[in-house]
Amino acid sequence: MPSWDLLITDAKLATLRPGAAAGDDPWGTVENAALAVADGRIAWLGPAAGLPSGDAAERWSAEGRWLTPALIDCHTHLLFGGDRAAEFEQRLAGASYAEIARAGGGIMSTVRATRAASDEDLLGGASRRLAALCRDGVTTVEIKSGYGLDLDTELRMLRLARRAGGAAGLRVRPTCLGAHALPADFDGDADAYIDFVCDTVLPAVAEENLADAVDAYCESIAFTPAQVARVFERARELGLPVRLHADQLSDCGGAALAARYGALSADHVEYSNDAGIAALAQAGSVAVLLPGAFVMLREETRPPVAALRAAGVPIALATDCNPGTSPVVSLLAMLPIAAAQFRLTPAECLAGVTRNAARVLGLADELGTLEAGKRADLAAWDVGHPRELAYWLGAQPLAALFRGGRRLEI
Ligand code: DI6
Ligand code: FE
Repeated sequence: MPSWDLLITDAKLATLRPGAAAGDDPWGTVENAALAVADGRIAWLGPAAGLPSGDAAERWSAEGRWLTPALIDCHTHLLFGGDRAAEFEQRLAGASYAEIARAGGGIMSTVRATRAASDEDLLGGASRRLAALCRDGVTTVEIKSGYGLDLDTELRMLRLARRAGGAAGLRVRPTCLGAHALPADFDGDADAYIDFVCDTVLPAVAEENLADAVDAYCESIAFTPAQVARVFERARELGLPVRLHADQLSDCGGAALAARYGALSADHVEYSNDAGIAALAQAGSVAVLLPGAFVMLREETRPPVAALRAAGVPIALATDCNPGTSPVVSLLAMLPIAAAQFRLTPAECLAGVTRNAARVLGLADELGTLEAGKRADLAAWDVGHPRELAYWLGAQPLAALFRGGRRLEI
């Protein structure tokens, strides 16, 4: 007879299992369901009528609620010093993001604030933002470096990202974004800075095992495709998977570049062209859409959702939480915005913060769907149907949250 740590009864499941996407029911619905957890993983799930008899150390009735995989925020920069609310005001008054960046503001102003901040300040801010995400049903968060841009601060950010996750009880996946902006210390010599990232930062990150992936910002105001390619070559030598901030403000060929290096994801992709989209499909890369940055920058060019869908590129959604372009600390809020602005279906929205987000973080075997063998990271919701998660804005519908079968305080 099986022995379980937790048995959840009287639930409705939206499993989001992969086959469901192609079938008539994109949610992977199981009504009148039970779900058993052993050793932090889903040991059994299905219609309660088929539940084998077993011992459960603990039982929890979902009282008819919907259970989904816990949410995953697969693109954030949520560890940083200061804020840029005054820059937002300047942009509203007519200054452009690029103008502010060229005048020494933008990413560089956050770099200065981050270098100057104490560990306690950085952890305090990150912890508040992680707690807000947790109240949205998030148990896994990616956090990028990229506001250090010197060796010490880049490494410090990555170490603190893991610590902030530990303190919040969340799983954090740190990403090294050394190639985020050109710091003033390099006197306009972007190639010399890329040498420094490749020869000094990435090897140190790999040596201390501080990051699970390497990201870069490919844009006219950041780095060229040739510079990014050098970073990706080095990442490949060090055995680190890559991702790319691609084609956010212009078509830089970012999607094709990401695909050429088998990137886990190409992120933003507003301006990606058809060849780039076909290359992403071929490479199996995920397109991560970031509605927060789109809205807060008052962008008008939408990501090519219909083309991504037609090509079979999986789509994820994330907050892009950062002080410059996306001061967003709610992952749930991204769902109705992506539905209304990008015309994602509600089921695509939920898959975008569960199944496809897990894939972006290289965790598809562990997280992102409700399936036997996966980690028991579960969210229970006070909604009549999970489509409501892509409908209400600011409703706080989370009823309970489990990480590895353990209930988290929310
Ligand atoms: N992600 C980024 O890294 C940049 N834009 C984006 O969507 C800039 C972040 C920043 O301005 O601090
Ligand atoms: Fe970003």
